[in-house]
Amino acid sequence: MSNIGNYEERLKNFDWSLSEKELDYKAGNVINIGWYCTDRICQMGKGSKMALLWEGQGGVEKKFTYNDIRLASNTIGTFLRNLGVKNEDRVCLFMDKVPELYLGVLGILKIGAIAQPLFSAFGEESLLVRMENAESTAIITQRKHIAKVRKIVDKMPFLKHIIVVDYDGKHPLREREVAFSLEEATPVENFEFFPTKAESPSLLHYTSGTTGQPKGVKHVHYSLISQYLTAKWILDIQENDIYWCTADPGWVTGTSYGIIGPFSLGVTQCVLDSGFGAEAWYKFVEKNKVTVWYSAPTAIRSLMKAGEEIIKKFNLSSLRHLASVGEPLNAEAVVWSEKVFGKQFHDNYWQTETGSIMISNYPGMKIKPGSMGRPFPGITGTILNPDTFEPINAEGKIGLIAFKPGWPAMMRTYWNNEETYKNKFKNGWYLPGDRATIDRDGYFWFIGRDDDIINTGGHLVSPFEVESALLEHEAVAESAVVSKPDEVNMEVVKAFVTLKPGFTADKDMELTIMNFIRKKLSSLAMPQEIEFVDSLPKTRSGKIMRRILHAKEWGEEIGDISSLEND
Ligand code: 6R9
Repeated sequence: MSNIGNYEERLKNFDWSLSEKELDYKAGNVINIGWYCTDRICQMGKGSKMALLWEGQGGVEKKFTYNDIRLASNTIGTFLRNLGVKNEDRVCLFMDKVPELYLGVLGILKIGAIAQPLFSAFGEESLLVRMENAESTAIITQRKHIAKVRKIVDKMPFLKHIIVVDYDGKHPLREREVAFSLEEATPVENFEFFPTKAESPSLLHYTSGTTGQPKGVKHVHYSLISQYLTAKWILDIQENDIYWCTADPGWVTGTSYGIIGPFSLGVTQCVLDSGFGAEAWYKFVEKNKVTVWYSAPTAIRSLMKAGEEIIKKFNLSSLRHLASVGEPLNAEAVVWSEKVFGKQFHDNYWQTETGSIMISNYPGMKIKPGSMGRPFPGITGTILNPDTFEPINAEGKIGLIAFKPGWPAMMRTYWNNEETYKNKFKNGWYLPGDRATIDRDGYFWFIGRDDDIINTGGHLVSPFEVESALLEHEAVAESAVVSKPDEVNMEVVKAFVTLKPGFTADKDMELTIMNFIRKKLSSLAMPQEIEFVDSLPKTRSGKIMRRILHAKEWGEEIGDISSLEND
């Protein structure tokens, strides 16, 4: 029997107080995610239950019980407090998927500070703009990433502490740098967590903007109410499950459903801190007897590409429930997974700003391959006419996805950017910036984004950020960045560039520019191709028309070009 039981029944009289009750939370009381994910589980008598099974490069393993993660988060929290880190200070985490990342987030939350996880593949400039915006007090990092921090440290007067979790004592630490070893620190038993309330800030996740700099999505401790119940009903996490979320906590899936959801449910979860490899992944499932698996379409397509033969080498019979998020999950992938695993991947839809899953295929519900499913109980979702912002009540018509604001995990603002936040609402609806259709049974079908953001392998890339990096190169006069089709990543980044006089457009130039921007961008945002052109299509007011370049790449109709400059 699944946790959700019957979806239709759950829709009737749904109230978020149901989740509050299960968590013994009453309005106005203290609510601290760090405490809920550790101390509370121990108080429920599960202190000796496994919380985290971690595997790093070369098969190194570390195991933590719920009591261990309670103590570790106390210890990290105390260390930060002793440095002078206070509630609401932003503490950046810039690490691979090491245990300190997971336990660090919990420790930061326990002292009421704001956890700001940033993907460890970011280049120094990506790191700098996000830390400048947040004015982060401290950064927790590893030796392998410290060079990037050192390059920008002089530009960050607000940054007081650089904490290194794996310092080997070999190279001297510099000003503001301090070593912390979880293994060597004395575990802190007596700890008073900060009494955060529902609206106290918890996490700051950066997501790409269309025109400006990345936006810091501010979440609050009350988000737990959504994350707990969606993890329970959608991912169907049950007492004896072994849960594996493949996402990195640098992105929202890795915190909402890689830390908060599963730990607040007291489940055993495993983490593999290495890149993708079909064989390594199947081996990990087999070894840990993973039962619930939450992954992403690009990974699933990569598994499809690796073929079925390799699957036969492993015993994957532990798998009970599969879910996917981040980008469109094509129907073939759902059909394939049923064929090879005997289970369908359940697609679901949400975003950094929504904090928790909004639309989903539920356990036990009929899946229509290619559809994202239906809104979570308690979520009012629809599609709007893009001109009037009124709901379109017609089957199959394309419109803007929209939600009635007010669910617990909804972002509270964009950090230092209230204006952009306000622009996300129209006519009393929150607009995530995506287009979809709804069929007669209320299932949502994803059409595409309503802006220029590129979703490559589930990672959102702002064309603006890539264009800005390109423009910093001395040879580049203008640039326009769009997506082009790709078999595995669905779309990849492509740059069009015009050169300044005196520079030659050739392979060498492409390589030079690529190497130049590689230092500035994350590997995920790197263009797969630079095409040199003599001019870029522009509107009469001088704006580059990415839409035209995009249409050409995808072999689509170009549409209305009446505002084109040189038509
Ligand atoms: C959780 C996460 C959000 C954007 C979102 C949309 C795309 C997410 C999807 C999907 C098609 C799905 N997206 N889930 N597109 N089908 N099931 O991914 O957050 O990184 O903020 O991305 O990703 O465009 O608006 P985030």
